[in-house]
Amino acid sequence: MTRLLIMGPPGAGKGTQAELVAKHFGVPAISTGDIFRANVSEQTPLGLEAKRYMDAGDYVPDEITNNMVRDRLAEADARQGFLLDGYPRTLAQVEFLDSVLAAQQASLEHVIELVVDEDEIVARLLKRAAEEGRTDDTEEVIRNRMHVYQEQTAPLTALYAERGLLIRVDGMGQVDDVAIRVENAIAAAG
Ligand code: B4P
Repeated sequence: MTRLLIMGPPGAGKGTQAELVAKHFGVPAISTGDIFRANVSEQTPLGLEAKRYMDAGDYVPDEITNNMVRDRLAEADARQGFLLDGYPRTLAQVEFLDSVLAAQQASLEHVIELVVDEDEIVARLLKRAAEEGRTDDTEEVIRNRMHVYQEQTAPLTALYAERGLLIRVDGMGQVDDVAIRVENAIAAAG
């Protein structure tokens, strides 16, 4: 059963690659960012709460995020495997995911880390800002998102490396080329 995580700084291509790689393995791509954005646009109580944090480039509190992921992972399609995009992002989320999977007697297979230069990240996010106008893609908020990532999320890759799960993949270049790199790296890791 395929249970994967995809990690990387904002703008590394997580959401982009998650869709392609999840399709390749026939599992649902579950993006916490997308679920939050859907709730924001539907103006649900969860969305109204999450928006305050997202607009500033801060993480939504763990308790809210964890409960949302637990509910999504309990759905039938995710029981057959999944690719989680943008979760976990904090140590508390790692521990929570461990407990959810342990309760299902399930375990992660691989953790993909997309590696992209900082200049390229900023260029991609500013391009998206111009094209899509996402409220968290202003230069000031992008800078805060990158800072929060370095502080809270980057250290988690070492933890997954210690567990023997981490696969680092070059995220530079064309989208399709990166997807092939990810799929080949997963195949090589067995
Ligand atoms: P996310 O939605 O995860 O936002 P992101 O880090 O920017 O990644 P995204 O998937 O959108 O962008 P990608 O790198 O694919 O999170 C948004 C916010 O939600 C967070 O700041 C936080 O507030 C909240 N949140 C989400 N998860 C949370 C959690 N677990 N805990 C707490 N809070 C949470 O792509 C970026 C751009 O690059 C795109 O425009 C894409 O088209 C482009 N691109 C991708 N690949 C490219 C390539 N190879 N070449 C050129 N451009 C490329």
